Amino acid sequence: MDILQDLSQRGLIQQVTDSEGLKEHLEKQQVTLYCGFDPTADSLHIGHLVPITMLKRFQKAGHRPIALVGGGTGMIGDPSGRSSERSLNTAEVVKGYAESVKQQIAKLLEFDQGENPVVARNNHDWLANMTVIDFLRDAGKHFSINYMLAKESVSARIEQGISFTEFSYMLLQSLDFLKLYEQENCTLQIGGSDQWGNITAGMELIRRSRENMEEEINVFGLTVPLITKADGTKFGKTSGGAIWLDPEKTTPYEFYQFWLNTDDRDVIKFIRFFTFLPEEEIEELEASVMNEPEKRLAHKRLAEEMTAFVHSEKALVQAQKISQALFSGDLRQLTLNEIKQGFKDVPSFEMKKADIGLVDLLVQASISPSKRQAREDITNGAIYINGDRQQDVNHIVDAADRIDDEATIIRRGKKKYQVIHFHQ
Ligand code: 629
Repeated sequence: MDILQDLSQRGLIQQVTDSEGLKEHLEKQQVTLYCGFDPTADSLHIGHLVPITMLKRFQKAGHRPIALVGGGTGMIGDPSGRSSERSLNTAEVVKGYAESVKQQIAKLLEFDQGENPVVARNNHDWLANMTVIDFLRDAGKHFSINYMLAKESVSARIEQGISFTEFSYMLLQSLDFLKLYEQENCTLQIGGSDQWGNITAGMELIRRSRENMEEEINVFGLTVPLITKADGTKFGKTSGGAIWLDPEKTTPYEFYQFWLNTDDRDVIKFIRFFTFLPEEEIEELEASVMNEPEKRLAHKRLAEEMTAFVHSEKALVQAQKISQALFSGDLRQLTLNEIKQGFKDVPSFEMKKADIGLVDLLVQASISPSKRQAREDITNGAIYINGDRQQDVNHIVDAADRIDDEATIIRRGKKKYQVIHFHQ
């Protein structure tokens, strides 16, 4: 099966500039293609995973992907898909973000390995030192204001207002496509559907600036759909904020749980979008969602594939272990690091490391409102230490109850957890 067929079966094609032409182009030769990522934060988030896996899909099909980090464009700010002006980051901040983003993509796409490696480029290399005169002559002259105003990214902002800076953004992205076309014979740019205007502007610049050269210009653009959810809420956001790819910002356990909690109506669609599983397997999982939904095989498979891909096999095993421990209530098998991941959103209380009576601890940490209530909670069997019920009102919480000598997990009732951190 050819790559375009695979993509369309997965629902990954929103728009293509010339789908017959592109099909032929991809069949004829190894094609160099690119997708850009602007360093607007110190980490990518799951919204970036579709284009990243797209690059990988093309690579697997024998083509040559370029991941472009927008060290230059990140200094300007893309108005596409945004209803208001961005605030500018300093050069130093953008540089730091660009470095982090590059590292993340490098890890996911295994830069420069294998036969047709994914290569990395940074548009700061050619945009930063371009003179304003060259910019206005070599890019600006090829675009009419009318054409630029007609772009969705600009027209959608006319009422609210748009700076000349953001208005000019499409010219910079167009210069990138031209640059990569000239230097690396890059003939295809991909991106999310919000990038359609920038991608087609780049194709226009390539055609216009090479008008007098007797060459046949074969360049293409392809976009993937924005991800929507059955319940209408925004994909990739939880009450805790965005789902980041950086394990320091979103732990592998949280990441695993995010995918595990996918709506039943979305799970098969997401498997097609995000994973590399073949169609036959996806159809089996689809049947399983229909016939034995309680097994949650598709959800588990999605969570496994994504956690292993973004983090590692090891991080996946750990996420599963934490999930299992929290589910069964048996917390003793967890390490301190695992507790930190699993209980990140659980209220915590700090106290000095010393043996302490359970009644006092419950009151000091505000788990029980009074000593009398604390004793009652204990005798009633409502208090658990690290998952084990403790019914002795004279119990002393000591080293044996401190995991890695640092933390104790107290549960009151069915679900109310509190982590006690002991410090020196
Ligand atoms: C220079 C910069 C280029 C080509 C592209 C770019 C970045 C582009 C952009 N992309 C989004 C981003 O950086 O802003 N102007 O966050 C983001 N992209 C991935 C997908 C996207 C898009 O990185 O294209 O649609 C999200 O799924 O919003 O020469």
